[in-house]
Amino acid sequence: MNTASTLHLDQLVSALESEFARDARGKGVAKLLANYASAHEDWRAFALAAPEAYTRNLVARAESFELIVLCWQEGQQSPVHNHAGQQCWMAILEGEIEEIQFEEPRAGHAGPLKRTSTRTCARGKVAYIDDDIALHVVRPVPGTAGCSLHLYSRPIETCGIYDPDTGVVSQRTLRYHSVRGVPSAS
Ligand code: CSS
Ligand code: FE2
Repeated sequence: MNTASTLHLDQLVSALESEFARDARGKGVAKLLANYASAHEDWRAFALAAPEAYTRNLVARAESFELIVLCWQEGQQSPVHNHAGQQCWMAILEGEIEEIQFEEPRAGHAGPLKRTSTRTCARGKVAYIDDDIALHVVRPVPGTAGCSLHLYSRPIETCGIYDPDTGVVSQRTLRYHSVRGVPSAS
């Protein structure tokens, strides 16, 4: 158990609880994330990385949202995925994170996914996505590592992952690598 202070991160969680209680989900939420990500480092208490794959480290979970620190080592990336009908904000904590967007394939359409855009975000930037916008891949800029803070509303337990060559979708259960700094049983 990491005993480092997480005061600023806990203040962010309280502010998010207030925002979601008002159902004010938009610019206010993005601003809270941007302010936190550009100014604070106490997320490091929860940033447990692993050599096998990117990690999802839970900071806080409520009925209306979950807040997770994701650690991306060099060469790690997400599959092409959707967000199960939920909203996703991604604030960059460290490094430069690349997002590659793809079009959702039409029902019955087989073939390679269409790539629509790529953007790179640095510390303090907040990206937003939901299923009406696109599918995406997230990864650190090739040759680098990074960390990002993800806010989902509501929490996402399973999401669709897509084969980029065929567009075939399957369901993936999402798990936490750690919860409040405590590694999950594997
Ligand atoms: N949705 C992915 C990360 S990219 S937004 C996940 O939660 O694992
Ligand atoms: Fe995502």
